[in-house]
Amino acid sequence: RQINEMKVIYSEKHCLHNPPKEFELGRFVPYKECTGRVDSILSSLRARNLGEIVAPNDYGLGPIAAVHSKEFIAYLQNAYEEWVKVGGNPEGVFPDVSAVRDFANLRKWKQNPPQRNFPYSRDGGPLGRPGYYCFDMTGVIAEGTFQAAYEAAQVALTGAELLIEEKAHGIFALCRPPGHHAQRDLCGGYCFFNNAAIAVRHLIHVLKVGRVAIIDIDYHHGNGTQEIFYENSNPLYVSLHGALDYPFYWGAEDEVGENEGAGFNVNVPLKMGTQDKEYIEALQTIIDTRVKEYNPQIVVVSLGVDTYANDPIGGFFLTTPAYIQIGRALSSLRCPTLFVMEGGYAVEEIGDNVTNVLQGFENYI
Ligand code: OKS
Ligand code: ZN
Repeated sequence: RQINEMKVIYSEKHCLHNPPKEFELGRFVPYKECTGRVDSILSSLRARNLGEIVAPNDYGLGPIAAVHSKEFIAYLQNAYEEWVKVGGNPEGVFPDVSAVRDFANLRKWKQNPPQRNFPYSRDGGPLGRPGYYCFDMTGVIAEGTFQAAYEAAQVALTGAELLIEEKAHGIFALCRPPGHHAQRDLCGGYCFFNNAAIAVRHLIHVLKVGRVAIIDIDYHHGNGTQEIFYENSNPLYVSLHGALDYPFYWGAEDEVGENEGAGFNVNVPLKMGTQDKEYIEALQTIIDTRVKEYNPQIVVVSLGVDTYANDPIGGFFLTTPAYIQIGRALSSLRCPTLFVMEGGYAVEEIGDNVTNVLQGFENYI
């Protein structure tokens, strides 16, 4: 084919989010979720003529506020300015404290927050908020972070709209920053707004899609997406991820959903060192069983390629050709699919790995 039909939604505003550093193993190191990741992806997409690259529409804050709390959105909007005002490092917001939320019991905690000791505000005020709304040291809020995160959500929303409007079989939302770790009122893991969850909620509640399945193939468990939909039977959330790795407190097999959502959260932890064959078999198996049984009308793929062998943080050993097979496995559902970009930090190879998934999908659909 000269040019494939898969549209790519992209905005250069991702560049507004560019913190110089993150804190890892007690040291400041260069920020791995960097702008160069997107350059690598764009250059592979262009080299292979995957499809037209289009700018996002603006759906406003409404669809974001349908997933995230208004206090959290206000925090992300004001955090940087507030931080600099209290004397914080202008390179970005890093919490001095961590609000001790018991993640294992977080769902109950949220429904019934303990009486707290702060007489002035529930989140601890300007110096307490960073620890209250962020769970790690990679969710660094720098000067343009809010605008970039807002735009990434619009990229995902535009992908959802076009998928339905144009009856497309596949759309790629090139989101940056990524989203799957972001919960209703918690950022972290390079994520601020949960782009995939925002698109999925829009698909279900605005575009009236009956059943959506999310397949999260990023190396890390998508704790944000899991938590947002934990009590819902629509969408189905399925995640394949490195067992006992980051984000540590989520991703076990016994997290199956609650109430109406019981049975609609499916975690498939795979051992560190997993290679092509075992990975593709595990993916095809879960597609052929849980996803096919659910019979989705739309599939949303949280597309991370940090499962790659040379990824600096992932613990699997997938090769570049394996991503074509992953795309092929996803195409076997014969279902319109929105791909939403998540992680992947081997900057050189991330472009080819992502494009392989999309091309594998396109070639077999
Ligand atoms: C600790 C490692 C931080 C990992 C963040 C994971 C981001 C990601 N320094 N999520 O899918 O790729
Ligand atoms: Zn990841």
